Formats: sequence, C-alpha cells, structure tokens
Amino acid sequence: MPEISPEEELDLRFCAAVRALPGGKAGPADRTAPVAARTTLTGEQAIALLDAQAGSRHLDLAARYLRAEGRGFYTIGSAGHEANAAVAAAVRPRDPALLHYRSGAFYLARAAQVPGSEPLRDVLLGLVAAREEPIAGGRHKVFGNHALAVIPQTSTIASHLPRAVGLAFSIGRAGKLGVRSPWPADAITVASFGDASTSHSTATGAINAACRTAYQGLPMPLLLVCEDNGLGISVRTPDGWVAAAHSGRPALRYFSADGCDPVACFDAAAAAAAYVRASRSPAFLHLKLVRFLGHAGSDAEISYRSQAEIAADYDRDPLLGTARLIVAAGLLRPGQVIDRYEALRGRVRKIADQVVNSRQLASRAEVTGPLAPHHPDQVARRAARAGHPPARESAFGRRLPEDAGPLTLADAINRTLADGLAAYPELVVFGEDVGRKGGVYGVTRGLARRFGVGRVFDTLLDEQAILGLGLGAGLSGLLPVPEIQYLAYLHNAEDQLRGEAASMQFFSAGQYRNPMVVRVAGLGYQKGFGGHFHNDNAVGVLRDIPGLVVAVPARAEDAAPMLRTCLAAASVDGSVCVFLEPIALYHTRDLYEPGDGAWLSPYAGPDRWAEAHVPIGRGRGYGSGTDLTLVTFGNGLPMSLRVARRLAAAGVGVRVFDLRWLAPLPAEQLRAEAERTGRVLVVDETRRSGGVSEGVFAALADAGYRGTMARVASADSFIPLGDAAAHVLVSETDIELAAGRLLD
Ligand SMILES: Cc1ncc(C[n+]2csc(CCOP(=O)(O)OP(=O)(O)O)c2C)c(N)n1
Ligand SMILES: [Mg+2]
Repeated sequence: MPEISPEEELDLRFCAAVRALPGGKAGPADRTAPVAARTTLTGEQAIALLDAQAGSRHLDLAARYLRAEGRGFYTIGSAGHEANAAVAAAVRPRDPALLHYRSGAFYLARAAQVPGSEPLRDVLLGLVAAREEPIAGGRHKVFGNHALAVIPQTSTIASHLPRAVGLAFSIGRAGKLGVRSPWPADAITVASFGDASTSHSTATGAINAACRTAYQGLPMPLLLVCEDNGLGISVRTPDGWVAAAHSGRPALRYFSADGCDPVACFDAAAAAAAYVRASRSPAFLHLKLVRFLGHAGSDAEISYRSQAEIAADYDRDPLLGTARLIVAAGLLRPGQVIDRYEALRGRVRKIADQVVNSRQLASRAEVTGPLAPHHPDQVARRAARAGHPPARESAFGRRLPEDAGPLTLADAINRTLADGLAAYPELVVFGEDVGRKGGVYGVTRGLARRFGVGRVFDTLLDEQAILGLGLGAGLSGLLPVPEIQYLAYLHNAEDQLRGEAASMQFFSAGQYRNPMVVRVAGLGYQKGFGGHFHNDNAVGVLRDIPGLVVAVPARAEDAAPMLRTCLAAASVDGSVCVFLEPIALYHTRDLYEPGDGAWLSPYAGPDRWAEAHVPIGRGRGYGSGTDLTLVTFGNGLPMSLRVARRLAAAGVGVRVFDLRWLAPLPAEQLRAEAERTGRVLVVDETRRSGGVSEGVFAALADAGYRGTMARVASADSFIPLGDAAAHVLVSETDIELAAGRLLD
C-alpha cells in the first residue's frame, strides 16, 4: 500500500470515524433546543460549530496543497485546535479579538455571525499573499478583519498580550472619559495563544499586569484563551504546568475544558465570557487540544513524537467530537455530516482555484504604502489648534504659560503636555511615577492634579505593559502619551514598539492604527546621577524601525512645537513617535556663561503656534558661516554652539545645524547646510557604531554631497559612573580638535 501523507491520513480517519458512528436517532431534532442536559449550546449552534471547524480543517488542507503547488506561502494551521470555534460562539462579534495563529475556526465562527463575511476566501487570499486579502493586503498571513473586530497579530508569540491587556483596560477608560471608542461599553477583549507561549516573559508580564490591575479594583475585561496542545514546536510543556501556573492566581478566574468535547468547551467559554463581561475582571480559559500535521508544513513531527502518540491524537479530534455530538443528538446523520464536510472541501477548492491567480503586491511603493501615512498640511493645522479658552484656563489657572517668562526644557514639555491635554480630550499620559510624583524629573508635575487620575496616571513597573497600554489605548480611540523613565529601560520592551506599534498600519493596510507619542528620557552628560543606565546614549535600536518618528528636542523653544507636531501626527496619521528628551538639558538655563539664561525660552501662546510649527523632519540652522558646518542634535547642540562661538572669535565662520529629528532625518536641509561650507563635522553623542553619525554620513552621500566630512562620536562603550564618563562621551575639546583637523 502506498504511503499516505499526514494530511490524507487526517482526512481519511475523520471520514471513517464519522461513517462508523451509530446511525443516530430517527426524526429531525429540534435545532433550537439545547443539545444535551445542563448546556445552553443549541443544535443550531452545534451545527454552526461543525461548519466553522470543518471549514477551518479544509483551509489547512488547502494550505498544504497550495504550498505543494508552489502557490501558497504559509502552512501553519489550526488542525486539532478547532475547539476554539466554541469561544467565538460564546463571545460577541464586537468583542475585540487578538487571535493565535491556530484560531482559524474561531475566525470562521465569528465571521458566520457577521453578514456579508467571506472567511474562507479571506484566509485563502492570505495563503496566496493576495493584495485583496482583507487585512494585511498580502503583507502577512494572519487572522484579522476590521468588520469582525479581529485585530491582526504578528508572528512573535505572546507579543499581542500586552496590547490585549491595554485594550481591555481602555474599553472602560475611553467610556469614562467620554471618548468615542469602536468598542461597546460592555465589550470584552479576547486573546488566544499557545501553551508554550504562556512561558514567554511577554505573556507572564502581560498576565501579571492584567491580574494586578484587576487586583487594584480597576476594570480588566480580558478573556485569555490558552490553546494547549502540549507542545511548542517540538518541546513539551510539562504536564499540568499551564493549569498549575494559571489557576489560583490573584484576581484571575481559571476555567478549563477538554477541547475534543464541544459541549464542555462551549460551556466553559460561555461561563468564562459571562464572568469577564459581568465582573470586568480577567479570566483564563484553558482548552486542552491536540495539534495535527506537525507545527507547520516543513515540520516532520515524527522526528520527535512516536507514531503511537501521533495516532492517539486522532481520537481526540475536535471536529470528530462535534460530529459525534451532532449525530448523537439526532441533528444530522453520519452521512449528512460527511456531506457537509465534503461540500466545504469543494467550496474551499473552488475558491482556492479562483484566488491562486490573485495579484500580489507589485511594487515597493505598494508594499510600503500603508506603513506610515504622512499628511503634513493636516498635521500642521492640527498642531496649531489649541484647546478652547475655558479648557486652557482650567488647565493653567489664571497664570498662562505664555505669561510666565522664560522656561527650561522640562517646563516647556510640561506646559505643552498640559496644552495637549486641554486640546485633545482623548489624550492620556501615563507611566512609572508620572502621576502623583510628576515624573522623576518633574516633567509631568501637576498634570494629574489638574486633569485627574483618569487621564494622567501611574502604571506598574513594566515597560512592556506601559507600551502595551499605549497600543490598546490607541485602538480604543485614545491618544496615548506613555513615558519610559529612561532610554535604557526601553530596550527590555522594545519589541512592543518595533514589532507591534510600528507594524500595525502595515499589517492591517491602515485599517487599524495605534497612534502614540512615547516620551523617553535619555542620553548622557548627567552630572551627579551617573552610570550607563541613566545616561544611555544608544538610539540605533530606534533608527531602523520603519515609519517610526524620532524627535530629539534640545531646548524649550523647539520642544514645545515639536511635541505639538508629534501629538498632531499621532492624531491625524496614527503616527508612532518617540520623543527623546535629553535629561541633562531638562533644567539647563545657561548656554555661554553662568547666568546668561540663554538656554531658556518663553512659551509661545496658541496665537503663535501656526507660525512656530515645526514639521516632522525639519532641522534648524544656526549662524551663517561659510568655513565649517557642525551637524548635531541633543546635547551636541549647546556644545557645538559654544565651540562655534570660540571658533568665530578665531576668525572661523561656523554654522551649526540641529537635526532635531533622527527619523526621518532632514536630508535635503542637511545637504544644503553642508554645501554652504563644503566641510562637515558631525557631532554625535551616540556611539560610533550604529549611532546617528553613520546615518548622517549616508544621508549626505545619498543626497550627492561631495565635500569633506568627519565625525566625533561617543565610544563604543557603556557609560561609566562619575567623572570617567567624560572618557567615552564626546566633549567640546573633541569637537574643537576635529574641527581644527578639518580646517587645516
Ligand atoms: C518570540 C518568538 N520566539 C520564537 C518563535 C518561533 N515559534 C513559533 S511558534 C513556536 C512555538 C509556540 O508554541 P505554542 O505557544 O504552544 O503554540 P502552538 O504552535 O503549539 O499552538 C515558536 C517557538 C516565535 N514565533 N516567537
Ligand atoms: Mg502548543
């Protein structure tokens, strides 16, 4: 007998097992009645489950044959996990769902509740990377659909869970603040994931954040669904571990069911969903499942599982479980189950044949189109719009910031945040210590008192959770301004920015967005509070994130309009902006001499916001020298301005160009500033390798600049404590020496 493939075996075994079922009761059963005692699952619902599950199974089989035909590009399937259809049946179609890559039957079961859906086609279009695929437009194979409230995920396991926690939190918060949200007030968030994923630190952090929030008495309507097949690719999750780790946790209600029993699954899902909806507290729904066909098409599971173990799973097929139920309840005869199954096979094949010739993304422009929309005129108009005078007055009291005299960088950011809170009712500011204390450096001082703890609040100490809250808040109509206390502490959570925030418009073809302005205190040169972690000068990790905006204001006069621009870009274009604030300049007052107050600036009132507008990617030039251009940003700006003044006294004409934006770089202006002197010295406080100066050199070369260029950058080192820091950071002496060499 010829050997058969795992796909054929699965298919044949299911059909044979259904045919072998005892013929069932005579006469048509009442489909509106529960299928068994002590369940609310009706006959109609059971048949809908079977359809969703069988459809999902045939999509998995199609993924394999499309791959074999060289026409499909993705083979991770849902076979063995189809019990998740019962979860979709137990929640509502407007409950936002963030799905595991094996939640295909959930997707189909939800779509069946929303008229006009074509879920088989959606998934098949995804498999062949078709441009018309409804969520990612050929950019990824993922379960997502705006009309179905299914938010697309990346392939990074568990990375969607901080967002799910943020989303669950934001459903209620948006309502409380009177912000129009896409989610009904009584919605719950559903997030599914695998068993191995529960051990990922992103999952443990997110689940902890959910528990802690609920423990505090705050709403956290989150249904966590663990689809437990006992394996993470080839690695076994210890027996009982998922239950041991998640039952009995504070503020988390644990539910479980055997995935091959549709009634048990539905009942547990319904009970869990009802609990979450009514109590606004999180629940963990643990479904015991099996995984058919290996991890993916390329995975020969026979290399790490015995034949006997693989064969034993066939009896636990969730699809067979539903068939057994339906036949036993007299709803369909075995032959009718097979007919439905075969009809779905035919439909899937027919659609697959239609979609195989679909157009894929055909140009770089088409691929990157939705990455980061950019409407500078609208952003400029939005940035110039202040809150209504009464809102400003209640924000500032009778003393408006424009009447307060010159301000420091920290004060200017504080006043701009207050103006932002007055101008955007949906704006929320949060992070570690930003509320009651007003920030480690006082930047958010007074905001919680004036705007209330609903809008300005402290979070738990977990940067992933902070960014995840931003991600979920943005999806709920809020305009989040999370703070990361120090640049060094962005790195442990960086994927939430890189993999999640920045990719959302890309992987949803612009249908979902997570606007956000992440304030990050960072960079070196702090006197007194030293060491690497409070003086991190590494920004390489931000510079290559597609579409991310990176702003570095060096002074009060720039910080205010730049922050307004970021808020407006987030609001108008859904931009993800990092606003990197140089800690060492927060409270700096003087530039050239002690007491000159030259680093302070008065705050511009709203009547001057239009003229003071700073577009994204617009740098700022100082001076008109024709001998040398110093290109810099952040702490490099005051150092360069001081050096320029000393060189001017020696008869050298220097101009200084502050990039202000590290992404996108002001390339055109940069070239013009460089060509005015033909000699460029880049003053870069970040590291020599992977730092900003590499980007500046490349931008100049790309723009066709052919003059000389040199750079001073900080050492490829972490920053040591105390005065030793000066050995690795760029100094004014370094700048002067390098300038001398360039001028020679
Ligand atoms: C952060 C991360 N690390 C590694 C991978 C590669 N990977 C993909 S799926 C997977 C196993 C996941 O197992 P589990 O969570 O149990 O889900 P299952 O596939 O069994 O449904 C791994 C290691 C990944 N996608 N993301
Ligand atoms: Mg698993």
